[in-house]
Amino acid sequence: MLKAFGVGLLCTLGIWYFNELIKFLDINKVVYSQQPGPCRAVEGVYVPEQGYQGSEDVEVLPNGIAIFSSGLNYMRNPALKHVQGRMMMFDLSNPDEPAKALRLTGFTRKINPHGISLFTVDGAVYVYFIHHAMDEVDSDESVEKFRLNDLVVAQEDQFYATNDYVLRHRFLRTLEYFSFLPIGNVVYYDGHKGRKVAESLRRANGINMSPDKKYVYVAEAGAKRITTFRRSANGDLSKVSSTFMGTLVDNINVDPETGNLWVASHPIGYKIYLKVAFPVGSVAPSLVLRVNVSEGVITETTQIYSDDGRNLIGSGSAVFQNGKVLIGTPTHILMYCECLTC
Ligand SMILES: [Ca+2]
Ligand SMILES: [Ca+2]
Repeated sequence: MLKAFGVGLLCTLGIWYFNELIKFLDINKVVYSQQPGPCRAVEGVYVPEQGYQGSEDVEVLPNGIAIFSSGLNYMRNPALKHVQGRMMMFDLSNPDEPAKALRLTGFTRKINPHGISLFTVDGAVYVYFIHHAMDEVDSDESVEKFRLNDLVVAQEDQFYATNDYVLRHRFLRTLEYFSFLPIGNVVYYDGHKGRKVAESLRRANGINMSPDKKYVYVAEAGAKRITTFRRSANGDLSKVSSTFMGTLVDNINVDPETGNLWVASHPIGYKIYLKVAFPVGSVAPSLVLRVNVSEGVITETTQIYSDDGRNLIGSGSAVFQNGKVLIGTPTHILMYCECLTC
C-alpha cells in the first residue's frame, strides 16, 4: 500500500514537472516579427573590435535623456570578456547622436551593471544600479550572498530589489533555473537595514513601482507572470494579483503619465537559456508588451514589438516617451523605434 502510494506520488510529481518544463521551454512556439514604426540600432553600444556591449536596463528622465546599463556579465562568463561595464546615456530628443558613456567618479573598480533605477530629488538625478563584482570570490562574506537582478528606489536610499537566484554555485543555479521552485524573493532596504518583504517567487527579475507609489510590480520570469503588491507605510508588501503573461518577463518600466507598464520579455524559454549559457553566437527572440493596469490589476496587454532574433536578440527592457520606444538587450544592441501605433 505504502509502495503504491509512493509510486503514485512520484508519477504525479513527474507529470507536474514535465508539464512545467514543456510550458517553460516553448519548444513549439514561433515568433513573428512586428515593428511599431521605423526602428534602428543606437550607435555607441556596438564597439568596433570589441563587439556588442548590450543595454540591459533602460530608464528615461522627463527631459528625454535615457540612462542605461551596458556590458553586463551576469554569470561571469569568460565568453563575455570583451564587454566593458558602463553606465550610458542616450538623448531621445536627439536620436541621431550616439549613446555616450557616463563618467563615474568615486568608484574606481570596473563596474558590471545590471538593473537600474533613477531617482530625482530637488532637481538632482540619482542613478542606482545593481553591480556584480567580477573579482568577488563566492563565500559567506561575499556581497553576492544574494543574486540581485533589479531594483526600484522608493525614497532616497530606500529601495526594493529582486533576488532571482538563491543558490550560489554555478551548477546549482542551473538546477535552480530548471527546478521551477518558488524560492526567489524581494528585499527592501529602508535606509538602515534590509529585510525580505516578498517570498515564494519564481525567479524574480524586473521590479518597478506605480507613479503614486501604492503598488510594486514584479516580473516572475520563471513563472512567466507579473505579480502586483500593495505597499504599506513601513515598506511591507502584500500581494494583490498575479497574471500569466506566457513569456519570460524581464525588466518593467512604468509610464509616469498613464501608469501603464512597458514590459520586455523573452518569448522562447529554451532560446534565452541557451543565449545566457552561450552568449556568443546564439540567438534569442524579443517581445515587448504594453500592459494597462488599474489599482494593481492588469486590464489589457498589447504587443508593441516582436522579433525572431534576427534584428534584436533578447529584449530585456523597454521604455516609452513621446511616441518613441527604446528597447534594451543584455548582450546585443539598443534599439530605437518611432512608435506610430502607440
Ligand atoms: Ca529597473
Ligand atoms: Ca532583468
